[in-house]
Amino acid sequence: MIRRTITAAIGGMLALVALAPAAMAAPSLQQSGYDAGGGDAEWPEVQAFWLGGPKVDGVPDGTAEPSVASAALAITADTCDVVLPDPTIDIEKTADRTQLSPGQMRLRVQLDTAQPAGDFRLRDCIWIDDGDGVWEEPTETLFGVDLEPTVWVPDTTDNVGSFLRFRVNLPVAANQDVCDRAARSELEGEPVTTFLRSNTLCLPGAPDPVVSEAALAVLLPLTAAVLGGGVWFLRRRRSVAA
Ligand SMILES: [Ca+2]
Ligand SMILES: [Ca+2]
Ligand SMILES: [Ca+2]
Repeated sequence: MIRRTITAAIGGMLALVALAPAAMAAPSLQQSGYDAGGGDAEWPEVQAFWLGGPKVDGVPDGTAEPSVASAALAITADTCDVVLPDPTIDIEKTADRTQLSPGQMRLRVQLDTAQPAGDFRLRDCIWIDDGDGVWEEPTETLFGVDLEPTVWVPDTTDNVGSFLRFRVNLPVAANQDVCDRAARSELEGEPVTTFLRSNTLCLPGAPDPVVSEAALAVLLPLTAAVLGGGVWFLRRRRSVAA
């Protein structure tokens, strides 16, 4: 109930902007398409909450009592329980990630389904992953989004089903891997609709910068020395054995 009330305003904004892409060209997750398509307006920002694992600064606690007068406390305890396990059901998730600053990453997410357009509840769970594509408590930070209504618009690019787009900013460093999985379901109090669950989409972080040439110039003679030492050691062993 609380979730429904406080997310109505956010959902209203989503409804307005989410209607726009329906008539546009093929969705693109490239930066050029993003700019050409109107930038942020095509990807309404949603608020994510900390749900589990190591806490990070800059994200509200989604497990706090939702009595605080915060428009964002939309998370419920079961937000990720039904999203993270079990098979995919008719949502294809695509996304791209951009490092906005050393500590801020933006994800732009598109969810495509063969199911019809309409207003639905969206749950999205994002975690900082160790590379295996599975959220592991308590070592991996988990963020959640839980919103309704979100407006899924008809997909005029292939005339099959509907899609939803949004973006979310999270305190994730460039070298950290993130994984993301979403679900769509009926609005609270509405008749039950087909429950949909996306694939798990993992976006690896960029490896740390390679060693500079200047550093290599220092390291190479050292490497040669180590190798040379090894050869000397082997020769010595052989001559001892002989
Ligand atoms: Ca692991
Ligand atoms: Ca993991
Ligand atoms: Ca489609």
